[in-house]
Amino acid sequence: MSEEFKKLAMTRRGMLGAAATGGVFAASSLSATLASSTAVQAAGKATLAPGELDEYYGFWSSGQTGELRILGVPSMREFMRVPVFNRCSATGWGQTNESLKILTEGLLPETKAYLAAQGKQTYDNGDLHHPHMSFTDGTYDGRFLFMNDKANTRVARVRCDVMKCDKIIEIPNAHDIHGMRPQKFPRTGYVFANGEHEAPLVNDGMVLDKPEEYVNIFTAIDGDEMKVSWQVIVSGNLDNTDCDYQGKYAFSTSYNSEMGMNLAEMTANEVDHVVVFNIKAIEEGVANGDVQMLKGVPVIDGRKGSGKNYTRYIPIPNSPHGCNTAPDGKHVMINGKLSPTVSVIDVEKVDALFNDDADPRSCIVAEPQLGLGPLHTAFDGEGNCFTTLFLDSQVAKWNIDKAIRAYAGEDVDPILEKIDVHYQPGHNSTSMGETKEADGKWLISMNKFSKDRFLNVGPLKPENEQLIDITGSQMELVHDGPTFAEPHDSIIVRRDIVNPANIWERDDPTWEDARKQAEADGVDLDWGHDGVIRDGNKVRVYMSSVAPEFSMEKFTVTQGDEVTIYVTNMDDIDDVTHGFCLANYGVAMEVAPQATASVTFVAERPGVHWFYCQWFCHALHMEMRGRMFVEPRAS
Ligand code: CUK
Ligand code: CUA
Repeated sequence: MSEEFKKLAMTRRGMLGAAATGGVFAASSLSATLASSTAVQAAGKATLAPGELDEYYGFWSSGQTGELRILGVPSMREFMRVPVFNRCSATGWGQTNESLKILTEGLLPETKAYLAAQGKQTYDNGDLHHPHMSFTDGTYDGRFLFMNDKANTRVARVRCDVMKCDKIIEIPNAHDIHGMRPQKFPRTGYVFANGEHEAPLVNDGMVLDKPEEYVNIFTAIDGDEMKVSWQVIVSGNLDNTDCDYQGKYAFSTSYNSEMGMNLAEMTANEVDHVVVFNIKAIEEGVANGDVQMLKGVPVIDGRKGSGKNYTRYIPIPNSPHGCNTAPDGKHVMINGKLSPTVSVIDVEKVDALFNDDADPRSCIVAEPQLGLGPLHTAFDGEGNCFTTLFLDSQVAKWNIDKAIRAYAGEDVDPILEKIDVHYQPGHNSTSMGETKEADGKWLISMNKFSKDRFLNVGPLKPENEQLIDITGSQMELVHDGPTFAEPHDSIIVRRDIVNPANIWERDDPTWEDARKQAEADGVDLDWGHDGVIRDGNKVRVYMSSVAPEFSMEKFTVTQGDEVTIYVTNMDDIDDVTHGFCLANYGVAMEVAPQATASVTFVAERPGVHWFYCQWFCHALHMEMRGRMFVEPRAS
């Protein structure tokens, strides 16, 4: 955190006359201990007996780790890590041909060229901020999870039937996808994605340090096809986004309406804005050809002063961040960040902005002062909101109706309660809270710092997530746990909505290429139909596995051959996953029940090389191995 930001924060603190304790991080000394007897009692609520199942799935982003995580709520047990933008040693993600296809097919040609120059096929890193499930009619439908990569401008999709990533696309023209949300109504439909960082529209090096020529891009992706449908050029940058429950509008916050290039410039104005996107008007504009085609995508001009009905700009104090639509289907919360306020938009008043050119602020129906650093808001479905206060290290619970009445001049305090969290919360989420089925049971606070709460593990500290029971009249902290980088955002989904398979279907599209190749080679992927097919210096080795054996005990290739190994797991029993690890060749992959996986490498090392099963599958798992013979190349 820069000195400038600390000063800003301090100024705000002074301005509000809050009990300043000396800087942004000072709140941490307040409550390092949770070991009171009430806390221990409260913790019982989140404890499940061995074998008991959670009521909710939690889908967690992992920030700069680049993966998706699956937790149980309320136990907060971590079940699974689904590799997406990262490289995974356990599953072979980023190495198997099946994963490389997903990781590379959606890259732009110039990205492929850049990566090729680095000797790579794909990026190894990602910055996964926002995981959200697909919607039908305003609630989760259990089909897909969508997520953004801020680091390399991508959007990915995970199939909920097998909990594996099946599509990744790079977004052209935009830079560094940050805020991302699926359309809530009538269904997803679109996935909206914000480009956070501004750059020249055609970023080919002809324009460099001329910020006045930079733009930012809002993107609508077709979530079924995973293709960009259209883009909008906006004024100012784009941070977070959400949409309404009517299917009419999307909203994006902008913390840099100034289009500043450094901190002083970016925070110069006390007021920034929210951009409202008129989905129907944009679709009509695209259909009528009011676009420029850029990298195969129709791009529409929605900048201020464009004189069109595509966008409106609502002034909001001050560098607003989170954007959260309430389950009442009517209100959108814009979290003020550098302003202690949350601005409440009434979506029913947004029509007038477009139809009657009404004052953009006329759709703001409340602006409660909640505390310092409001970042994100979650909901209980009963008209109450939970807003994280980054600088205060608190969550504020407040009432929408009271806030509206207070804004109208009534003498009523919208704040119901505040609870300390540890420390500096970013996102929060409630059970089903971003759907019309918000049920008001659990609140997660995802905290950026954990210092002094856990055993010291060196200069890099874990972050911290806390579970809060919101069913009672008072919020109750019931779980507190460290997490590795970083519990950035999460959603909490009722378990009946999520029904993954236990084993793969043999005809799954994931290994379509392998199936076709096997057919062309006259090999059956099933047990006992092994094959070593030589095709010039390409060798394809087909084998299968049934615990605790590979169907093939040994095979021979020649030094320099490009070898592809296909392994099919013929076990059809829950949880009997095999692996294939080729020692000293840097090759390893997971093969789950009834799945086929493949990997390609150049057999450059002569000699005897053992391959073994790397997922514990049987009492004789150690014996599940075989040899690859590599004959020296003829000299
Ligand atoms: S943004 Cu990080 S705390 Cu990337 Cu979701 Cu608000
Ligand atoms: Cu098969 Cu371990």
